[in-house]
Amino acid sequence: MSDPFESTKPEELTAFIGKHFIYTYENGWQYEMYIKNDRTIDYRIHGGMVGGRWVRDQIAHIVRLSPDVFKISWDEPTGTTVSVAVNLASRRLHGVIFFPAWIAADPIRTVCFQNEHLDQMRAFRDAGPTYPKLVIDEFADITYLEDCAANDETIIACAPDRLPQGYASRRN
Ligand code: FER
Repeated sequence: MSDPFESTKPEELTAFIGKHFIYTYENGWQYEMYIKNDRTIDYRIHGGMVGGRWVRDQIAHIVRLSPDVFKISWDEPTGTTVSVAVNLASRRLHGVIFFPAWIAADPIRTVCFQNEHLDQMRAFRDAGPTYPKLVIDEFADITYLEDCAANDETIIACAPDRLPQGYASRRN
């Protein structure tokens, strides 16, 4: 049996790298994520408080908690921090999102292709206000799940427009 206190070995992440999935939180917010490699995610937000926002090449901390459970955590240039635990076996996940107060007050300021506005996002973050943070703690159903290659730039390559018919609800 593996030592539960040791860190994730690179080979333990192999099965997770390349995963591309769409999920809907119980509050109705819909997200799409691609695990580009062991340190990087791309994502799109299809619906919810910051629907329309999309991001490529976000650095993240990715670990394996058990053979089917992975956790992805990161700190956005906006100051939003996120941690998502994904259970591939049950196609469920749990996300915690910590939004700075300035985003809760005016979420639309973060709705963009962030990669083209990184300096602006950091300026908003530094101007604040940061507190009190808005903490969103939600479970989600994974409605679409597929395996892709690592480092594929075509998976998350355009704005979160309407999904193809049936795409979000398809189950593999
Ligand atoms: C998620 C929950 C929140 C997620 C991203 C966010 C990609 C938020 C990001 C942001 O608003 O900066 O599951 O997955």
